[in-house]
Amino acid sequence: MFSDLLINKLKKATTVAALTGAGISAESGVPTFRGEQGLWKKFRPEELANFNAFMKNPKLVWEWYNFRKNLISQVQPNPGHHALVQMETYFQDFYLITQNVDNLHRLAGNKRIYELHGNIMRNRCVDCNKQWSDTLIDEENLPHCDCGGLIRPDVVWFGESLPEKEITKSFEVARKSEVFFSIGTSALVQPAASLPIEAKRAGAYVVEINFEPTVITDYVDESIIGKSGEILPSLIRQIINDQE
Ligand code: BJW
Ligand code: ZN
Repeated sequence: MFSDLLINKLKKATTVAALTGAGISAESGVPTFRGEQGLWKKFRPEELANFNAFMKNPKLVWEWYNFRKNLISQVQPNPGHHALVQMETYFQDFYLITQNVDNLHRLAGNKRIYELHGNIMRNRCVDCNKQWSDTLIDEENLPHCDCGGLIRPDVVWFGESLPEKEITKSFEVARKSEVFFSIGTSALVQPAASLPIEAKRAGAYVVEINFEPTVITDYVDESIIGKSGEILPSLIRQIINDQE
């Protein structure tokens, strides 16, 4: 399933990074955004994942987020998440960059994580940015901050900037990685989708793991088609076993 080149590179590598997307959580039961099983088959993204839509209809947007928070609170990390924890232990320098807001990488045990699109378990004020704890938001009685501003999920919507430290570090990591994985992402949403491109430009061996080909498949060095929850454990097993 894996090329000898990849296995040999991984055995020698000290700096390895992975960018993950919704596909890594699919086997935990969290729907992806696009595609056949995508969340947005049922909900139109333009209506929900942007600031103007929130200000126009906060109740609707909060209903969507409460639905997802409730779903996420009932699921567990899957073998794909766990394999990425093993990678963090195995490689001298391992960086996990995620577009996911579902907290499952943290729950699995990864420590060095860059969350590019925020975290669904956090909230903040639309006006003063004060962080608010994860109390359940009642859509019928929307909470406000001390300053009067509405409380919103602390995630990144279309047209909004990504957290500066996370995105800057992620590009630095992409440029210094020897091997860079793009896992379970359609690679359509910028600027995250540029990370594998930047990594390859800087000399990394770029590997895509996805259920189906994506817009970057022809560009990467190695494309592995299948479920991340099966491929990643098998890859880490092979590296560790060969070492013994
Ligand atoms: C499996 C599997 C299994 C399934 N195993 N695989 C440059 C060019 C063009 C446009 C832009 C640009 N720069 C900025 C933009 C605008 C916009 C953008 O990129 N638009 C494109 C869609 C065209 N970007 C932004 O607005 C970003 N902000 C920004 O750039 O600020 C500066 C700026 C602003 C305005 C103009 C210019 C500059 C912000 C993007 C924020 C994205 N936010 C969301 C919502 C987060 C909150 C929430 O979760 O509710 O983030 S959108 C949504 O998409 C979410 C995801 O993180 C993100 C990526 O989706 P992902 O993870 O790839 O999921 P899917 O569903 O697309 O794919 C799943 C994949 O898994 C599939 O490929 C499956 O095959 C696979 N899979 N099961 C392995 N078991
Ligand atoms: Zn406030």
